[in-house]
This record gives sequence, structure tokens and C-alpha cells, in this order.
Amino acid sequence: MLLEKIGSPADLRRLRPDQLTALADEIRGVIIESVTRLGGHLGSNLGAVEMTLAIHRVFESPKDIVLWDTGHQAYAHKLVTGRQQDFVGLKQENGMSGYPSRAESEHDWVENSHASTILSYAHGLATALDHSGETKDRRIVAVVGDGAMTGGMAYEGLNNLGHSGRKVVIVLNDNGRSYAPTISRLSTEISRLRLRPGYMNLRSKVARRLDRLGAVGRLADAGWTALTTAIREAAADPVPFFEALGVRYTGPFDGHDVPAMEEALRHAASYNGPIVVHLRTEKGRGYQPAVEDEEQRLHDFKVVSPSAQVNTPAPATWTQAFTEALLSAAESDERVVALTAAMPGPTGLLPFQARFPRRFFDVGIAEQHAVTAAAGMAMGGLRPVVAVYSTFFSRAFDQANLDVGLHGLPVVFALDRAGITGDDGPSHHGVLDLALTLAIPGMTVMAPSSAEELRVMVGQALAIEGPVSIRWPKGEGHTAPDGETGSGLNGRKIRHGDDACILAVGRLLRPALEAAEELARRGIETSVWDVRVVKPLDEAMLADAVKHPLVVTVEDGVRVGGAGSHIDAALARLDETRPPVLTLGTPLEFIPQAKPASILARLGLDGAGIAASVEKALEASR
Ligand SMILES: Cc1ncc(C[n+]2csc(CCOP(=O)(O)OP(=O)(O)O)c2C)c(N)n1
Repeated sequence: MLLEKIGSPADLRRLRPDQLTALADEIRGVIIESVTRLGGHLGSNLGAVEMTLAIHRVFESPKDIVLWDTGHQAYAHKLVTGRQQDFVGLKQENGMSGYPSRAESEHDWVENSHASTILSYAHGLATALDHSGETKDRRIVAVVGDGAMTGGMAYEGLNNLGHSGRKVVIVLNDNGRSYAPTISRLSTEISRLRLRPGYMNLRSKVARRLDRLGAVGRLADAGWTALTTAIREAAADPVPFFEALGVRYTGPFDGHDVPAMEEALRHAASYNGPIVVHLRTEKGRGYQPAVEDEEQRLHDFKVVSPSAQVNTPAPATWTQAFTEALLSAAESDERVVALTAAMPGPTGLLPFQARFPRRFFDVGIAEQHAVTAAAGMAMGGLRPVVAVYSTFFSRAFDQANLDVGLHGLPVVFALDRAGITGDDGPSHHGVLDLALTLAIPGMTVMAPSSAEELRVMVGQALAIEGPVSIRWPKGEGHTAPDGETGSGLNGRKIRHGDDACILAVGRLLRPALEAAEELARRGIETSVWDVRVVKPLDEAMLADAVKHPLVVTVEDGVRVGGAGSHIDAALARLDETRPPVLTLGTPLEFIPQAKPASILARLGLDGAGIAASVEKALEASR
């Protein structure tokens, strides 16, 4: 195994070209084996193998700074920076992160894993290096995908890099896809260029001729750049876009040809300013199901059972319940349209796209645009549904608050993967959406406790003349504990008891009921409500709650400013002498990766934890 001999990127620089090919195969083997067993980003990592080798042979990390946008494509980077042994714990509790991680390695800088930020980090780091006079000795290379280039921040970064002239090599990792084919005019234009064989042939013919001419013929950098520019112009190159922003462009190059990339990167590194090196890569390379990934399951592969085979369909999920309800609402109301920020597969919109292609909008990784565009659609009389993961909704808070909320527009926010999501770590937990949506005046906030409730709520939400959010967790859909669903904006009382009243939000209804049973075994009788709608709160539910000596709220979002705080404030308004209110939720901490059940147990949000908290609070109040 060659890989065993690679302890750091310096070891890569000793390898011959044939060894690099063998090493790339070994790396793919490790990625496929680890991801199919433990889950993780498959297609993106398989596509980035040779690119990673070329970057680490040209740039000397950690002296040179290697930055990855999103960070979901950094497995090969991890493998060549001394973390081969850690792949056994990929995305597991106390194991290696699926993203770069500053705690893991001095080769890792950015671990936020929300897309389109890297050019801003690069601009900031380049500014800092200029300040400290280190620019001469340290270089910065920032890898960004064509998908990430659809996010507004990427353009803000590009604009500022171009304006400042700071020295950064931007590697555009262009595989033509986000989860789905990338939605971007720029990307389409670039793809057109990369797919035009005449252009590529002309490029390599010129390169070969220069090679034959030897050292003199290889020209100074300036001459080389002028020549490639001339070729591009002759081929009606659309890429002056970058250059209008003050960022040089070179490419496209074959992102699986290490020597060609090395040459391109060396040229680029000698340019004194921001420069894009455009690499054409194949997502999923080396593993055909990931190359063909129409269902978008292999971008971020989930293990559904220990014996799971790739392509095994997942069991019925919350997302599927959303899809079905949305399709049926859209059949009867042609104003209903759906938007996604580059995630039609994971948000359950592929069937909607197939059924209503003209009413479906993939806007690219552009959550902010999605929300304000939805505001515009609602102003024009449509009924937009913005389907987005809870964690990515944070990006568009200002747009939801002012562009939608201030105008009181009927936009439905369908927030999937809310609460504790698990193995993607701190950046992917959906613990902020309740606090954020509750803070928006006029927003109706729904939290279904079962997939059946979710179906009901989608229909309800579309009938409300104002903004509505519906948030639900990741994974297999819960069924209602008693097979019932609620109605209107009411809560639902599921259990009766006099000692305490538990108000449970969304998926935490289940552990709340388990806690109630556990408490009953200890002689403590509790009422349990399924809150269903967190805003506006059901007055009858509040009136019932204050009749108990203790009120307990449970949610899987931040305790501070979340549903519990909101309920506490409402109870205070209702009854100055209200009973004590115990609010259970997630702490204001970045929560590390682990299985959701394990995290919830650690945070005291499983049945046993809730029961223990209730008992303790009752003892304290006696
Ligand atoms: C703000 C934000 N929205 C959505 C996502 C989910 N997401 C993760 S990777 C990805 C696609 C990225 O495409 P690209 O940058 O081209 O990289 P590739 O996976 O194709 O290599 C998306 C949409 C995210 N990480 N951040």
C-alpha cells in the first residue's frame, strides 16, 4: 500500500506519475469502503482525488494555506495529511469529522460546512498575510465547487478579491453538479466551454508545440497568459466574466490529470493577484452508481441498516410525507409553487419537479435568494413553499424576517432536518429554526409530532394568509402515538395527570410520553400535550397547563429563545401567579457529531432524561 507511506503531503512530492495513479486508486478504495459502511459524502470526494494530490504536490501545506469550500470533498485531503487510521471512526461519536476540523489537523482551517464562504475566508486570510508581511512565503489556495459558486457570498468574495488584487489561487472544481445539475448561467457557460472538444484540442496542440520548443518556447508567464487569452477569445470564451471582476482565469484543465493540473497550479501560483484555475472533474469518479446518481442519494450517502447496500431505498420518511402532501395540495391549487436551494432530492421535491416542472424552482445554493424570490412570487399571487434544511434556513433569516415577514406574505417554509441531525456535526444541527421563526412577527410556527400531522399541516399552512413555518426532523417518520391528528391551530392533549403538565414540541412528543409512563411507574401523574403549533399558542392548552403545579416544556432546539421561552412568556401574560416552568431543550453550545439518539440522551432529552428532570423539579418545588 502506497497510502501507508504517506504521512504528510511532503511524501507525495516524492512519488512518480505511475505511483500517483496507483495512489489515487487506493484513496478511492478507502473512500468507497468507509462511506458505504459509515455514511458520508461519496460523489464529491471521489471526484476530488487527483485534484487533491496535485494541490498538495504544488502547495506546501500547512505553510501554504489550503482551503475547502463546504468541506465535504476533503476526504483525500484527510488521507494525505496523516489521518488514514481515523477513517474507521468517520462521522461517528468521538470519531473523525466528515469535514475539515481544526482540532484534527494543522492542515485544516475552515470547518463551517455551509457553502460558498471560502473566497471570503481566502480574502480575509490574504489580507492578514499581507499585514504580517508573510505573503511572499505563504500562498493561499481555495477550492470551490461549481455548485458553491451559485451562492451569493461566493460573488461577494470574488468581487472583493478582484478589487483588492490579493494573491489567492482559486481552484474551481467543476463537475457540473451540486446535488442535482448545478443551476447557474455561469456554470452552463463554463460547461459549454469545457465540453467543446475543439477548444481543448487547440489548447493541447499549442501546449505540445511550446513543449517541443523547450525552455525558451515555454515563454514567460505573461506570454503564456497572453497566448491562452488569445486562444480563448478566438473560441468565443465566456469567461471574461471573472476577468471583469479583476480575477484572472485559466483553464479548463482535466481535473483527473495530475501532471497537467500541477503545471497549471504552478503557473497560477506565480501570478501576483487572484486567479481562477478551472478544473473539470467527474463527480463520483471510479464508482459508477455515484457517477449516475440521479436520485441524489450518493452525494451524501446514508447507511440505512448495517447490511445496507448502496441504492437501498430508505424506509418511509418525514420527507416523503411532505412530498405527498405537497403534491396533493398542488394538484388542487395551481398557485402552489416550490423552491429549493440546490437540494431537490434531499428536500423531497423531485416528484414535484417531475409532476409540475413549470412550478418548480431550483435556485442554486442561494437560500437568501430563494426566500426573497418566494416573497416576490407571493406578492404576485402565487403560494410558494420554500423547502430547505433547518440549518440552512439560518442563512436566510433576514429575508424571512423582512422580505416575507414585514410584508405579511403567504410563504410556507418547509424546514426539514430540524433538531438534532447527528453525524454531520455542529454545523448541521437544526437547533435554531424555532428561535428564529418565533422571532418573526406574524409567523405561524408549526411542529408536527408525526408524519400524519405533517400531512395535515402542509394543507393548513397553504390556507393561511401569512408566513408559516413547518419544521420536522430527519429520518424515518414517526407515527402518531394514538393514531390521531389535531386540527386547526390547536394543541392536542394526549395524557391526563395532576402532578405536572408536559408541553412537548414536535418529535419530542414521543420521549415526553415515555417519560410520563416512567413517572407514572414512580407514582407521578403527568398531563402531556402535543403543542403542534408553537405560534400562535393554543389558549386552551395554556389555561390547562397553569392548573398543574409544574409546567415542563420539551423541544429539540435551543432552550434560550425557543418554544419553551415563548410558552413561559405566554403563561406569564396569562397568569402572574403561574406555576414554575421548566424549559428543556438544547444548550447554547456547538453540539458535536454522534447518533441523534445518543446526543438527545446526553442532553437529557430522551424519556429517561425528561422523567429525571421532572422528578427533580417537583422535589425542588415541594
Ligand atoms: C448554504 C448551504 N446550502 C446547502 C448546502 C448543502 N450542500 C452540501 S454540498 C452541496 C453541493 C455542492 O456542490 P459543489 O460545490 O459543486 O460541490 P460538489 O459536491 O459537486 O463537489 C450542497 C447543496 C450547504 N452545505 N450549504
